[in-house]
Amino acid sequence: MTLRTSLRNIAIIAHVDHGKTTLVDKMLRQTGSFTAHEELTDRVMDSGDLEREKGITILAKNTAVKWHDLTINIIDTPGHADFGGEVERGLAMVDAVILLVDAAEGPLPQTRFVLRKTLEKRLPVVLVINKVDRPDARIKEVVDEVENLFLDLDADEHQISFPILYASARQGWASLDVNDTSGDLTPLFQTIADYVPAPEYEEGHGLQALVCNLDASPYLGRLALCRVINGTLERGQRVAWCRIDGTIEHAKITELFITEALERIPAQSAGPGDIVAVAGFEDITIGETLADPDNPIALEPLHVDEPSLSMTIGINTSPLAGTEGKLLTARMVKDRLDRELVGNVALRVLNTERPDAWEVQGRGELQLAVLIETMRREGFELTVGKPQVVTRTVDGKIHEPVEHVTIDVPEEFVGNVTTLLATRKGTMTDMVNHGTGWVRLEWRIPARGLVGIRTEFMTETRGGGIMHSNFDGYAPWFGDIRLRQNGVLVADRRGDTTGNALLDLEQRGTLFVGPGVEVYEGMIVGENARSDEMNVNPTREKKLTNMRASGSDNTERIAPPTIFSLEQALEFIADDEAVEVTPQSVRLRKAVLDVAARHRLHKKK
Ligand SMILES: Nc1nc2c(ncn2[C@@H]2O[C@H](COP(=O)(O)OP(=O)(O)OP(=O)(O)O)[C@@H](O)[C@H]2O)c(=O)[nH]1
Ligand SMILES: [Mg+2]
Repeated sequence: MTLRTSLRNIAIIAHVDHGKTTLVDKMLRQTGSFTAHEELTDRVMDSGDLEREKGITILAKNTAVKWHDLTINIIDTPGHADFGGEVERGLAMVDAVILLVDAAEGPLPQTRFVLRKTLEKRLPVVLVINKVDRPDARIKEVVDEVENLFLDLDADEHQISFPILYASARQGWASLDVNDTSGDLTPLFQTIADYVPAPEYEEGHGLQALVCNLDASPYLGRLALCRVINGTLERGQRVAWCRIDGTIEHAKITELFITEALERIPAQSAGPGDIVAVAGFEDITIGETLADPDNPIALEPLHVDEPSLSMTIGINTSPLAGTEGKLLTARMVKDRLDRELVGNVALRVLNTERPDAWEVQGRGELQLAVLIETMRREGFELTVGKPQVVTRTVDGKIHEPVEHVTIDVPEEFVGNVTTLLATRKGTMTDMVNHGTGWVRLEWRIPARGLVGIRTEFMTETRGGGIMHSNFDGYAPWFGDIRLRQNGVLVADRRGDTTGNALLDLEQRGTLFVGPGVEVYEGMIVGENARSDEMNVNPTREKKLTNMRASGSDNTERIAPPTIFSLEQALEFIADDEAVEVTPQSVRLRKAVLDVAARHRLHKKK
């Protein structure tokens, strides 16, 4: 094997918010990779609109910096569990990882997931204990916890002898000595140079490049992001294109780009270890190989974990359909979903018995919510059903996905949290008292039991608890779980809400609409304080008694309505309900809108 000594390829992996993107930012800055304009933005790698709004990374992205004679390709990966598929693809492009662990939080569920994937691929690890500037940092303990995690995941001896750096990504320094906080990121770059293996290749071997990710350009169409394993890729070259289904086509590389800092720069050729973007392959997908036309040998396709959550996405079928969006037809929705599939191997789209709705399967609520949010911003109107777990039949028995949950709470809330999770069929597997007033609990719970739990968890811990979950395999069906205790208030006709009507309804529960809002029959306008469902008229003009018939419509006396975000709405709805999503609105509705039809359905049950 020969080495490409001038190159290093690394991925930065961690639990959500442990500081990956901040670290990449500082690596770019300290290598002078920024233009003046980029200097001004924090965390430039989080370039998507939704990424900036939510403050999280959604798509893995690559960048490259020059440090002395080295080119270092860096893949910034998302830390949220729902985007684990992105991490798995990122790992296919690199020769080592930087594992970041928050010095106060320690390893959390996604740390475990990404480390497991790394160890399976036998990639070396550089451990960076980040945020050591935090006043609540517990550096030594966290290092121990990470070492235990390696042992727990059956790392071999070679894997467990990793270098450790202590860092504050935010302040822009890393150090091999826990007491030396004076420098910059030089020790990190030096460790990468010394410890991360240079890409290996076989001299004289024909071309092999693995497609690990996709992107699109308005001018060039689809771009395939590949890691070259052997041989060279050249602009204008004809290559064999080994497809996922085993067939081989031939096509020309019309454009070839390498990455420098945040830019894609046109290049003539690329060699082993390079991470490049190529155009010229109209429907190329992830896991395919570009190979030597005379001797095409496909590389092992990428494997990613199966989806565990699904929801139906269909056209908007409410009476208000077409009033706010411009992309409305079944054909448009289906085309859009198909396009999403190409770039997202962790997603699946299945037909349903309806011609205008599809079952979309993914890794979690946030992943699916991000897809829906992206679509509504493009102008789509949609009806989205309750998230459901994807079950499997094993030996004739139904199995469902189980999650591993880690919870940090102040001691006094342990009782509340235990009750909450136990009623949702969770089992506690571990409890550690840090002696700081905080307790860490580990639970195993069916994924179903976590749907909509976040709001209740916040209430039970008065906003002081932290909860993270992560897929932990399949187990036999846990039986019924009652998720929502309360029923809903449902509008029984179409019209505009009035202050008088709402003032009355307030007595019944919590309202989701204010006055002067257009509603329709079957739309959910509030949560009932009781457990049953109630049809109400929120559009009534006058109070029936003459008590408050003063002419004013009492608008100012009504409490402000509870307005759900898309994710909250998806968490809230029950199985026979849906969310109507348009570019401007998120409305909750019954799946069956007609009062009489719904009544007949209830009777049948
Ligand atoms: N105190 C402190 N805060 C930090 C440090 N590094 C990052 N942060 C903060 O941690 C938060 C999350 O940082 P990000 O860089 O977005 O984390 P991430 O790992 O990229 O998050 P995801 O991509 O969503 O998984 C931000 O508010 C950062 O300012 C650090 O060294 N010290
Ligand atoms: Mg990030």
